[in-house]
Amino acid sequence: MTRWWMLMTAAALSMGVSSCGGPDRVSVDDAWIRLPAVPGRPGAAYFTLEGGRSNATLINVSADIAIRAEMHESMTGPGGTASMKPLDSVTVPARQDTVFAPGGRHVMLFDINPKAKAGRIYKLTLNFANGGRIYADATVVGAADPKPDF
Ligand SMILES: [Cu+2]
Repeated sequence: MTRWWMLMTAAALSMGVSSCGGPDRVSVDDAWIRLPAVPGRPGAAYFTLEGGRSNATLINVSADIAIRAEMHESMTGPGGTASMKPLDSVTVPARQDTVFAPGGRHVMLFDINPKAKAGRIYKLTLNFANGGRIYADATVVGAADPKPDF
């Protein structure tokens, strides 16, 4: 039953992803959010941007599940220590995928709605330097859950 419901969620998500134009514009696929293991800690949002006809610059992401969202990049230092730094902007090259995924670029979500639960869908808003804006429906998973099946 749960499995069936998740599949339906994934199907609804892939239909619900919206872009603000035709295939010449950037579009967003496979958006999802992982809740923190400890309530009150930050969560993260991930997605794939499909480049449009020309390069684009993502300058800001907001999420209605969280009060504050920041673009970050995770990296592993020489000693194997993990760290991350904020990104002011992310270039989305034309006709290429730009991926936000665990271990790499992500959107850090601060002050997450305490009522948020796995299986729900929340909106992400992506703002671009040219004034373009894209909305994406992101599926929420629990802290220990894998990426949803898209
Ligand atoms: Cu981060």
